[in-house]
Amino acid sequence: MTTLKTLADHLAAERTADNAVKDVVVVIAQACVQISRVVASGAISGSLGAAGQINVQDEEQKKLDIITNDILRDALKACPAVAGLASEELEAIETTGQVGGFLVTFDPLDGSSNVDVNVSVGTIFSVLPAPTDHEPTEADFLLPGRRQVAAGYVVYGPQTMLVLTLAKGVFGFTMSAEGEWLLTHDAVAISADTAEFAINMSNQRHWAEPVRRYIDGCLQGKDGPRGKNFNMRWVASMVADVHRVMMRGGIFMYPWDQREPDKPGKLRLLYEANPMSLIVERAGGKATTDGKTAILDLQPTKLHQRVPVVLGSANEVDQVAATA
Ligand code: P6P
Repeated sequence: MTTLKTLADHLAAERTADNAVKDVVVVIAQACVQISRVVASGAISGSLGAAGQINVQDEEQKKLDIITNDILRDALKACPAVAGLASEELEAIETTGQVGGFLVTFDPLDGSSNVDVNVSVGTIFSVLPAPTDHEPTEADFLLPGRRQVAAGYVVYGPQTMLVLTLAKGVFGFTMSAEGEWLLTHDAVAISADTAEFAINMSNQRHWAEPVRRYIDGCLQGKDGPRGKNFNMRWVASMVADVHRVMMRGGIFMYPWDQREPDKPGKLRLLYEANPMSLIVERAGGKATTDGKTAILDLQPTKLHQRVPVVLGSANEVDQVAATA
């Protein structure tokens, strides 16, 4: 049996990324091994269920939201290359006293509403350059997604997998029983075409007309304007839905809807849409707000800012734009 490369082997051979970025990625990857263990322990460790408090997203926090947030926060604060962090679960940024190095934004347990029913969840992270002449403030986190120096996610599913991009390319690592990250997916690439869409159909009556038109075209199947039948998937865990797109193509959508018209979308820009968009683009896909506007070009204005998301197979994202 061939010996698989480890994450350490891969990073050592990666010549185009800064060594300090690699140090941050290793710290996050090791924290996610710990997260994988506590998520997998479930009811045995008493970590399931609600924490009995509401977070800054105005969402009910799960116990595991807090446990996983603390694991990542503690690991990052102990890393000399990290100057500051921001989390979906924390209202404000936190600094480490370092100047220079990197900022990390993360969603420690994305899709946590699924964890009590044993459906895949994940961790999403983004690494940005820190200011070199002062301790970071919130404004220093508000960088367009193209400034990311690394991005990745870990999906806690039938396998625990880390999917990562540094300077170029997207690579998948599967966690071994011993907690080692082994390179199992070298140079992940998203197929340009697909017949599979992911959207929460229960919101259909609330969507804007172009989204309704696009999905209706898919639902009409081979006798409709698309001339082919489509399949639909919705895990309600962005990491799981995007991982499926990374592995077999597809389009993932969480568009604006009129339920809360002042909210541009449900997903958060800094620690969900931006890292996922960098990964998707580096794998040959497209990541937009509406089929046209690239998420990575957006200038963030708020730490917990939300955006609409249309990402995945490039030709299918173009179809959304063509339907608008
Ligand atoms: P809905 C999970 O709460 C999340 O932020 C994403 O992971 C997921 O794609 C989305 O919300 C699911 O939202 O409205 O379908 O429950």
